[in-house]
Amino acid sequence: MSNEVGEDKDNIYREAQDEVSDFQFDQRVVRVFPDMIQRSVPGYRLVLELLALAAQQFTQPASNVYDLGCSLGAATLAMRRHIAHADCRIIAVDNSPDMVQRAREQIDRDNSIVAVEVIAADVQGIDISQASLVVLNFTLQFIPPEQRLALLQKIHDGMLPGAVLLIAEKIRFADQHNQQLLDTWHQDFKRSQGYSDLEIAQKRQALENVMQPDTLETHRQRLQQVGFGQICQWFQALNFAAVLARKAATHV
Ligand code: GEK
Repeated sequence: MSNEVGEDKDNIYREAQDEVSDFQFDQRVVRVFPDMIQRSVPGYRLVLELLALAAQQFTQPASNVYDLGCSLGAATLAMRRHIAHADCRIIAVDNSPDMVQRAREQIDRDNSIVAVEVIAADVQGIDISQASLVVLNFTLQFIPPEQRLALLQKIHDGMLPGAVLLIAEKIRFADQHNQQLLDTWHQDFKRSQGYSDLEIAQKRQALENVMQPDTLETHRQRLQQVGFGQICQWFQALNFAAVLARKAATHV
């Protein structure tokens, strides 16, 4: 079955596997990615719609907008169509060559005016400069936890006064009852989207070492530590949430 942009339905974990290896953003995942993320992340489409509005509101003239961990460019495209300043530039970055190749194809088919550069690189190695908006849409969770602070510091330091960072993530909960409640609810969500118990269990195993969610409190503390002023949670659906962090408009 194909979805609207012609990709396949995600059946990567449908058959029992003798050994489930760590999840990778390879060609097999690229083919099914739009279907996979929509059926796995409650509210994914809404988050994209809200990112588009954020792009409309927060981008500054002649500035850079970063989409870090861009996958196939869904957030880039959503933002590109809503940025009011033709002299802005979107820099979309992903370290999966297969993702980047497909992202470039998708973006080439879009004729919006704002320039987009798609870079195949680790987000930890790129320069951030003149940024009015930076998006980490379900990406920070894949960065080793001990390296997240340094990445956020680099982002903060490359942002213009008043610029905004938007982070959407799977989150975990310090309270074990809440953790269990929302984890179970999320599994129900995946079942309701057509995934079998076997698919859910094997995907979970594949992600175990690769994706490590933080609590919202950890996110908040880290964002404060690197210097962000305003921090505001703007979305939550089960165990997925998003926060905005704004750099102070002026320095004292
Ligand atoms: C969307 N934002 O559709 N450097 C660069 N890219 C990375 C790194 C890294 N260190 N680690 C992981 N990635 C997208 C969805 S998916 C989320 C983002 C998910 C990339 C990885 O290759 C993948 O494409 C993306 O981050 C995460 O709005 O699959 O749950």
